Amino acid sequence: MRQKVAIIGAGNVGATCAQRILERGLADVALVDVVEGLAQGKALDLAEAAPLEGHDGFISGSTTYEGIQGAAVVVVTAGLARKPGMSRSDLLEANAKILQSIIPNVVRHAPEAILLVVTNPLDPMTYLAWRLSGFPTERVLGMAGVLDSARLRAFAAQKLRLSVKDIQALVLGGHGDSMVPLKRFTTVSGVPIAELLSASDLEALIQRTREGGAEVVKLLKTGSAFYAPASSVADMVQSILRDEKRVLPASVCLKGEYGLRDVFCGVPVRLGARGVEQILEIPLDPNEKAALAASAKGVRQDMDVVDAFLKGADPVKKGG
Ligand code: A3D
Repeated sequence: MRQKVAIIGAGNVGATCAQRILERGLADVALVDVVEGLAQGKALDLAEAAPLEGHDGFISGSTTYEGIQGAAVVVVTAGLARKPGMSRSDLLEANAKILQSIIPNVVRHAPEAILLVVTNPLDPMTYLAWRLSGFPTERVLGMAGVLDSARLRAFAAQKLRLSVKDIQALVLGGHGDSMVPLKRFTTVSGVPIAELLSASDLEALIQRTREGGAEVVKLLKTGSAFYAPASSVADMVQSILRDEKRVLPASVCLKGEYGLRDVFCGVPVRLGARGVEQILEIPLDPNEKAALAASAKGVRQDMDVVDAFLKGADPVKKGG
């Protein structure tokens, strides 16, 4: 039987995710957006591209949730995108309200689904989705590390004039300025990248990765990145639907791993049909461990704002 992926939010990221998923032949897609006609229009356009792209995927578009029934994965991309000068945390309150209107509908119509959150600020929104859904932690995760790692791989390939295919990278931590790109685990066909680049060149790549999202926002002026984010989602969805058990970084609930507890943070996980099947605890050196702890501390503060929001308080004033 064909599998189904629901995508909530038919904006730049959501519609491009739909396109990637259909054109990779991964699943049928149900697109939902609050704006009348938007999901329907994009679904129609994508369906009309199917004969040319050579896939038989079915795509629906709606403002309501009935069509998501039976979805194996629900990707949440609904929400405001960052505007120039706006931090991810500025988005928190507005997008928390949006998730509050979405997640109960997802639970009602796709109670067995794996929830993949893309809406920013990523780690606190993944936590909020977990709280609102009541799903087990194995079925709630956020996309960020795959994108951040892809950016580092792309920049490294450009710098070294080598194929992106041969470059591996691992970026952990919260999705934000405190993300933790791991130099030791960035390799070119198994060779540590530090053997091939000077320390200053490597540092410049890491810094560019940290600011990767902002660099695109600054150029686009309206809206934020969506091609690479959608490809990142497609890789994660593929690993789940095809039970590939790939090791990919994702924002998940830590329960003591890396010395962190009850915080959603980016770490490498084994991603398969059951969702987050294992959290891989790789040995970090003291500097890397400290950077991950600092990043998680920032996420924890945003999670406190989410907690205040859930209590019905004014999250921004209470959270600072
Ligand atoms: P955009 O193109 O504005 O699309 C967002 C869509 O969400 C719009 O079509 C809205 O109509 C829709 N929407 C708003 N409220 C609701 C609702 N209640 N129910 C259903 N749909 C709704 O933005 P985008 O696609 O560029 O970005 C979407 C989100 O993803 C933003 O929060 C971005 O910051 C985030 N994002 C995260 C990453 C990460 O790496 C984590 C990367 C790129 C974008």
